[in-house]
Amino acid sequence: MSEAKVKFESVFPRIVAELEEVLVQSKLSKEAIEWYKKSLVYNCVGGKANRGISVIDTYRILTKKSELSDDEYYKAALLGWCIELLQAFFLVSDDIMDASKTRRGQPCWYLVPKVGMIAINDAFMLESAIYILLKKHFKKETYYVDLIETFHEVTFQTELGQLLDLITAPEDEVDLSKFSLEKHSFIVIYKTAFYSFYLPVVLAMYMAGITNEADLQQAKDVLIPLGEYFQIQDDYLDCYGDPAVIGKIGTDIQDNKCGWIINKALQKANAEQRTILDTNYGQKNAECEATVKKVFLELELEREYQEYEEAVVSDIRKKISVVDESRGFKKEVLEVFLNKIYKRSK
Ligand code: GPP
Ligand code: MG
Ligand code: MG
Ligand code: MG
Repeated sequence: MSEAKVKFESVFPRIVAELEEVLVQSKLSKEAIEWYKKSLVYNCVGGKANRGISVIDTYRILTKKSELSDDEYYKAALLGWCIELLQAFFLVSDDIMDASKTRRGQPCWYLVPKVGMIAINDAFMLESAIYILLKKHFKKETYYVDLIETFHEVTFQTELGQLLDLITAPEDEVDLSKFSLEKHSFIVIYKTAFYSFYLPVVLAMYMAGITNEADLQQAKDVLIPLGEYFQIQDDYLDCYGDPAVIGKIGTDIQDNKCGWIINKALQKANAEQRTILDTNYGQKNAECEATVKKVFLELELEREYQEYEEAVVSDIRKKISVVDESRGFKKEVLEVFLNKIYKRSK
């Protein structure tokens, strides 16, 4: 594990203790307190924590401080953990909606014995923790309302993306003619790019006091395409990734998802392959899934993906190269992000 991740994870027990204290003050039973703590640990720890750590990395770059004081580190890490809580809220819910089996190498929370649909309330409580922590640590800051508004806006954008993702993938009515790369792009920007890429940077920008509209826009102009690329990687790994490495078993083919791979396949398929895709995609059945994967193989979609990756990365590098650093925003913030995800396998 990287040193940055060890340090980031080392503050989590303090966050859990702060949230526990709120329940103690409200006189909740020991059983309820233990339940909440278990949900926090199970659902927030064990991932890559890239989003959370990025707040700290970005803050360091923007303030040009290689060493942060303990207080400053804790505040930046707290914002990072707020994104991890938001992500936990999304993932617990998303796994129910996608009927997924595993997450981060363990059963999805709703599949843990005795949890079941209590997971829905647990998801809400993971989200609520964000605002408890923000109030406790940032209420006196001039940018407190900006933080809250940003979390609310980004949450809504992600929910819109999730809505599009779900209604484009009805369970009982597979119609591949409804899919397109344009629709896909819209879905993934909303369901992933805002919260995973724009949010960590904008939080660090508020904390560092670099909040000129033009700079927020510059950040967005690169981070949204970067987030789109990240979700296309996620779509690719859903089909071609190693479950032991990505920590989850792909569900997109059986779930009838409007993912990048199927959209590319639809562009390239001949009439015969198209018929096979029409009858086998979106069926809750492992044989149909295997048949779809066979067509994907024939269409050489792995090569297609590698070509996409080279093209999009070169485009993003160009966008970074023209960033104006005169008001304090830094290209390095964006370069670090790109390097973290370039050619990722998990
Ligand atoms: C990723 O989709 C998107 C999310 C996790 C956002 C969910 C948003 C909600 C409002 C619940 P995905 O289903 O491809 O992710 P994964 O492959 O990790 O299941
Ligand atoms: Mg999903
Ligand atoms: Mg999912
Ligand atoms: Mg996915």
